[in-house]
Parts: sequence; C-alpha cells; structure tokens
Amino acid sequence: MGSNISKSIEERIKELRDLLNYHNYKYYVEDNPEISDYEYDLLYRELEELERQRPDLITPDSPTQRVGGKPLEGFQKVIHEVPMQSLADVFNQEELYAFDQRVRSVVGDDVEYVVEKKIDGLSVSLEYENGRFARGSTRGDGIVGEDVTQNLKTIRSIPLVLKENIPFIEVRGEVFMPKKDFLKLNEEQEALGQPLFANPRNAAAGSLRQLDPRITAKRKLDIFVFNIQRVEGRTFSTHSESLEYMKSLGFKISPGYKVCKNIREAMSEIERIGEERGEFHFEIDGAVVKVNSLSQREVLGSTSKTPRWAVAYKYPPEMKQTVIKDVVVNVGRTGVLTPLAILEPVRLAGTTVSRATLHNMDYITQKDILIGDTVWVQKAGDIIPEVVGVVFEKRTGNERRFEMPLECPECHSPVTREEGEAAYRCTGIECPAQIFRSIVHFASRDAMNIDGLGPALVEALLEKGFIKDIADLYYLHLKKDFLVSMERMGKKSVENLLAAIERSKSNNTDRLIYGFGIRHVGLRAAQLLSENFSSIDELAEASVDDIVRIPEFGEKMAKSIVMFFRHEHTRDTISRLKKAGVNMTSIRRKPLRDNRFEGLTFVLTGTLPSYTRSQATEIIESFGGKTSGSVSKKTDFVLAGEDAGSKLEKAKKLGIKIIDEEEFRKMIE
Ligand code: 0OX
Repeated sequence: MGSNISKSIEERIKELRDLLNYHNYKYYVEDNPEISDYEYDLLYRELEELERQRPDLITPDSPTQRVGGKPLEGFQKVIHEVPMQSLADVFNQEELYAFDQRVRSVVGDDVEYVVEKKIDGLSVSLEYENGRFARGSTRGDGIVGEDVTQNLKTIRSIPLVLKENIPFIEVRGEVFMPKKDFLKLNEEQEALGQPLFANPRNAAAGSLRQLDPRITAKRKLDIFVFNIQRVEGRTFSTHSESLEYMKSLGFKISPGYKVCKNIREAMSEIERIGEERGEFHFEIDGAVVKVNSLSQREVLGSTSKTPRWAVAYKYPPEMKQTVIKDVVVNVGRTGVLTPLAILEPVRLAGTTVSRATLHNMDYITQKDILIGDTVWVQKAGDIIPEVVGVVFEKRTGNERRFEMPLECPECHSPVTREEGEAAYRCTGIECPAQIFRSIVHFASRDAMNIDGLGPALVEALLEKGFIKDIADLYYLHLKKDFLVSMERMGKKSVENLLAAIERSKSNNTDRLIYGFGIRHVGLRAAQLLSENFSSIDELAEASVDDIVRIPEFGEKMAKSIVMFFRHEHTRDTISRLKKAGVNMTSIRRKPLRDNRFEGLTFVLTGTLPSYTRSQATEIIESFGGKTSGSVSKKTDFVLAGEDAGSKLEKAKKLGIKIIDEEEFRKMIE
C-alpha cells in the first residue's frame, strides 16, 4: 500500500516538473506565458512541498534546484575540449569586403553569410548529458575557463532538461544583463554608494562570478546561444540549421539572425542593426558575420586564435552633439562632489540623455569645458553618458567657466580637496545627501542586511522625519502606528520591516563596522577589525598604532578609522545603538584558550627573540588579554625585547611591570 502512495507522489513530482519546465520555457524563452505568476507559484510550491516530504526524489535538474547551491570557496577549472575562440574585428565596409575576398579566394564565390547581433556579455559553454544540464563554464582564456554551473542554473532561460534526450551536446552562448536591469542595478549601487558597473558586460561578469549563487539569482541575467561546440549523433550542413536545432531543443538562440546571400546583403543587415541598436533591450558591441556552410568553415579553418570564417563588425560608439545648459554637483555617500552636465536633451543609443558626467574638476580643466559649450556626448559600451569634448568651432564667447562650489550644495559645509586627490569632498558629516546614502548603505545586504529597507523607503522615512540617522532605525518600533499610516506601508510590511531591524541587532560587529561606512573601510577591512578588536568600544578607543599593527592596514586607513570614532556625532550614534540593544561584541575568530589575562593590557616594544609582534598579540588575546600601542596608567605589563625605546622609558617612569620573553613564556605555560 505504502508503495502505491509513494508511486503517486513520484508521478505527481514528475508531472509538476514537466509542467514547470514547460511554463518556464513559455515565460523565459518565448516571452509568451500561458499562466499567471500566481498559478506558476502554486505549482512550484506544491513541488517544493512534495520534495520536502521525499527528499530522496530531489534531482539536480528539478526546477526547485535552480537556486539551491551553497557558496563556493572558489571555482573549479574547466578545460574546453573545443576551444572557445574569439573573433577578429573589422571596423568598416572596406575591411569587411577584404574579409569576404579572403573567404572567396579559399572556397569560391558561392558563399552565404549569417549575420548575428554581437551581444555584449560573457561567453559561456553549456554541456548536456542525456538531455540534462551537466556543467556550465566561462570562456576564460578560451582553453581553460571556470565552472559556474550553480550560477548558470539560476538563469531561467537556460533549460535544465532539453526537449530531446540526446546523449551529449555542448553549446556556446552569451550571458548578458538586459539594459533596464543594468540601469536598475546601477541605481541601487549608486544609492548604496557602491562603485557602478561600467557596462552591462561587467555587470553580467560580476554577477556570474559570484561565489554565492543566491547573489547571482537576484541579478537579472539572460542568455542567447549561438554555436554548437560539440554534439554526438547529429550532423548539420549549415550554421542556420544548427541554430534552428538548438531552438528546437529549448534554447533561446541568437535573436533575429539573418541568412544573407552575399557580403553586400550582409553589409546592409549590419547597417540596419546599427541603426536599430538603441532600441534593443540588450546591449550589443557589434555584429558577427559567419560563413553559413559548415563544410566551407572546415576548409577555411582557424588561425591560432580566431576562425577564418567569421568576423566581428564593430560600430563606432554612439556620439551626438548637444549644449551644456548648466553644471550641477552631486554629493556621494563619501561626500565626493561630482560635476554633472545638464544637457539640451538628445536621443542617444535608444534613450533620451539630459545629464552626462564630467567626472571631476581636472577633467573639466583639461578638456576646457565651459557652460554653454556645444559638446560631444558619448554613450559607448558605458551606459553612463559622458561629455567627451568641446566643439570649439561653435563657441560664441558667451560661455562661462564652472567653479566648484566652496560649500556643499546639500548642507553648506565647507568643501575641501585633499592633496593628490582629484575629488572635492563635503566635510559635513551631517550632510543630508550623505545621511540618506549612509542609511541606505547601513541597511544594505553586505552591511546590516535589513530586508525591505531600500532607497525609496529610507527617503520616505527621512522625509517624514521618522529617522535622522542610523540609530533612529532601532527606535522606529515606537512609531509603529505612524508607520502604518505611510503610503504603501501596510501593517504586514511594517511588521516585516521592524522584524528585520530587530534581527539585525544580533549581527556580528563586522557588519556593523562595514555599515558605518567609514572612508577606506571595505568589507574585508571591517572583518579584520572585528576579528582584532573584541568590541566596538575597544575599536573606538584604538590608536593609529593599534590599528596599523593589523597586517593589511596602512596609516591612511587607520587615521580614517580613528577620526571617525573621535567624532562626537559618531559617539552619540554608537551610544544610542548600544542602548537599543545592537550587538557591540565581536565573535572571536579563535576560541579562548583560557582567560588568565582577562582585564590585563600588554604593550609590546622592541624585538622579541622568538615571537613576531602579531604572534605575541595573538597569544595574549588567546588568553583573553588585550594589547595596546601606547603605555599609560592602564597598562599592566610591558613586554620588552631588544632595542626597546621610549615605551620602555615611559613604563619605568610610571612604575609599570616590565617583562621579557622568558617571563612571558612562564606566564603562558
Ligand atoms: C556574441 C557572439 C559571440 C563562435 C565561434 C567564434 C565566434 N557575443 O553575440 N561569438 C559568436 O561566435 C563565436 N557569435 C556571437 N553571436
């Protein structure tokens, strides 16, 4: 009887997987869904539930397993059996015709070409065994790539199961991020004060090379496949036939490829693509022209790097002339003032551009850019438009120079420029622009990870006066009734938000330190600080010397940290965070051996015979003690080695116990 029930579960699981795969294909490959998201979610939930009951039936190609993998330590190497070649470039009609000449001199005049859009993304290989997705890898150098199977599985348009159960096939395609998702990602990055991705390709590459597939899953990646690298038991006579075959297997293939009778037809197709490129929902960096006949390809062969049967036609970056109406400055999270040109709007690469970056003051001076100038604006692979140069013939004499403001346009604090830096910065730590970005940063995933607290909500909370800084977040629960009255904030979402804030209280201190957004302190530095200081209080008291003792920390970073904690506003914020119950104690990397040194502070000076400074520090800390960089009344022991200098003198003066390595060894025995 039991076997009967389990058989029906097995059957239902199979049925659900087939249904989900079918609807997934309809939605992500054909862009033509047959059921609502809600109906899809119901099927998905049912499958998840059945798989929970019968984990023995979970297979790697189940639709529930697209985002299941654990973060990796690193990527495995993959050797490409068939090398993933790159393409030679041509830049104009003449060079394209020369390519055609070379082809015809080898295979004769009867040559058909296929023209494809050259998607600006990241080339990958996908291998299928018995119709199931077995492995996916990046191109790497064409011979050796990296295994990114887990991450590729999160891309919904990559079939996990093919429509035909063939023994083996390897296809090549381009993973990319659609333009609108790229813009959205960069908006988020900007609000977080994180560096922007220069173009969709970088964004796609950065997303695919994440060790944690959950991050990849959140990025909206897609794929077009355009080549069969290897296949068993099938032959084709033309490239277009192989594209159609890949389509029949369930792949999303090179969009709108065209078979052309000769090179002239290919050239006009290239021109057509060039004119329409701005309207595509993905970025292209050219067109690819390929000989269609596979036997002709065979005859043509390859050079050491590139095939002789294909070339990439590169379009010049899109540039237009327009007028700079004004220059404004934008204040970033770290207070950097970036000059932005306000333009007479122009259509460029499919969007209307009315602002373009001028990078920094040096750029403006070097290019002699004035307000009122007619300038060239470019939107190359880079989506953020930039002013590339002045059309000097169009100068009228009515132009005027732009000056960096002496005061921050947001908070009116003085603006400074540090020596050797191109950037001007606002010095006001309470600058509204900085506050907004600092709160968004504090709540972001890598920092305190407060789910649901994105830029829009932070802005609304600031506007309503519910928060003024990060500490106020932890007092929001007192304003619950007011929160519920906010637009788009139902009771449930308020409760979720408050719960996420509550959860973040128990984060380890590395997240908190990173969340403070201290200049020069990234994720790694925050982790090291958290490992090296037992609490935020200890870190706040640390001197530059204490910090530079940590390997990887330089003086610039240490100074920035000390300055940050010295600020009265910081101290006040920390004390309110502490009162609210935010965790201020670090989890130690290594457990204590015992706590014989608890409450004791050591100062190291001079060179010890057998320990380095960091070894001695580690030992002291492993027994619960602390080390400090300077001698004071609070010092309990000075551990002195050879050539000990002023610290030893001071210790003697203050009557502090001085020990040598031998005495130290006895203490730790
Ligand atoms: C693309 C793209 C790239 C196949 C063998 C040599 C070049 N980025 O869209 N590469 C190729 O072709 C490879 N086709 C494409 N469409």
